[in-house]
Amino acid sequence: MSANASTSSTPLVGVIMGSNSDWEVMQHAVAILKQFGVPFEAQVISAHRMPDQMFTYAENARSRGLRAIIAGAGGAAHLPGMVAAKTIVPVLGVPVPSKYLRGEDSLLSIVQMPKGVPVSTFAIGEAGAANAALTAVALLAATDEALAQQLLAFRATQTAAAEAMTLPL
Ligand code: RP5
Repeated sequence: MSANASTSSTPLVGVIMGSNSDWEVMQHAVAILKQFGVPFEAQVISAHRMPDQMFTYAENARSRGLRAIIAGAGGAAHLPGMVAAKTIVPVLGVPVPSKYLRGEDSLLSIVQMPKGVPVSTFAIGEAGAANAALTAVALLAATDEALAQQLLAFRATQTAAAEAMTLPL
């Protein structure tokens, strides 16, 4: 693990991103993991600037106990796909908005994986980061009933909020 890694107990979810400039988006994944009390780690791993570290991270992910990897990147966003190429731990890809193409480049780079090596790809930006984390929670909830109950309560809260919505008629 790098010196920049942020860890809470033994991590079950790894959150990685290509740059600290991705944090503004990726912090929304971390916020969800914290909300559900899921042990996680978060760090910068750049596909094109740290390729050796990227492969090492992916190769060791399963033996280290990671159950999901949330990978966010922008532009020519190779990180999720290349990590997925080196591990069978599920990779949840988050397209980070880019400066010139608003993240459409990130989205297409991540979502268009050739058949055989999947990356579960989420919406561009904040919603994608949060939903990737909620999916990681759902994966863990399959074998953790307490977490499943937390997730059901989270959904119920959203239902109640939608039911309470009024319109300015
Ligand atoms: C990607 O390039 C990163 O994921 C980031 O979205 C983008 C820009 O990186 P910086 O130039 O801000 O470090 O690798």
